[in-house]
Amino acid sequence: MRGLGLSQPRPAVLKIGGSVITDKTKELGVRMDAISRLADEIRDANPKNLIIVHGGGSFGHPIAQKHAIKDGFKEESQIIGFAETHHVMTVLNGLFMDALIWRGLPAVSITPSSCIMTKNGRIMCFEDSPLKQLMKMGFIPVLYGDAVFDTELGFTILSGDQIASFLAVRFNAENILIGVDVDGLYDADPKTDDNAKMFEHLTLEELRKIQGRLGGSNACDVTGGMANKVAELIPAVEHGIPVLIVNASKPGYVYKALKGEKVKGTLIEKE
Ligand code: IP8
Repeated sequence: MRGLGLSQPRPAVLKIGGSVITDKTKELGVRMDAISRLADEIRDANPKNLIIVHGGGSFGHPIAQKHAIKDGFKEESQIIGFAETHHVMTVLNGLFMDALIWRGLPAVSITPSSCIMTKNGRIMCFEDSPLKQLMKMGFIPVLYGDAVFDTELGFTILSGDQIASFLAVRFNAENILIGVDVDGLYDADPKTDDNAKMFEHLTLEELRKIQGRLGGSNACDVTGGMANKVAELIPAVEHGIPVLIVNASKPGYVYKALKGEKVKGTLIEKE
């Protein structure tokens, strides 16, 4: 192992929202075109040290909601629901992994439910030795929002956003790129309000002021939409890690963001 990882750049964390890679109007509706295009963009950008996290979209959320997995274990009938939720996330992850690996990207999947325990929904312990080794050796770790075990609740749902923010802080990331299906953070829901105004830049203080006005999710989303996304990202911003929210449904945006090129979106910085 000598010689590996001596000049590792700080990693970038890329979170791809479930609404980008799945069709939230159909249970288990996958957007293979978006997955393939994003894999092309990641390959072409050729980032040096990248951690990828993806969300659940129409795979994890409807099943998690049906069995109330986020609220924790209350009755025996939820056990199969936990297994199903975790399983469909591995299926979505497999599709994403296929697209990355067959393009020659050395992506390796890390299963959150096997290495993370939460306490009341918050990450309490994360066995990160394999992840560290992977990064040192130049692999691209890929994680995802998952059904996980919880010391108080028995089990719960851990969002990809919490994972992305946690990893960014733990590995002192250069930045976090959040790929969603809108152009950035708005003062109202841009999908239903034509007058919604997008923020191009926000400081932590400004973000805290508008936090209460950010909407939840209108599609089935057990982890709480944009407001929750922002709340999860705050610890990373507090840590001095800039967060860029871009439209990953639009071709080229993720590529440009990974290359550090100017791209439309919302940049959130500590000051
Ligand atoms: O889509 C939640 O992850 P998210 C994943 O990042 C599940 O909130 C299993 C619902």
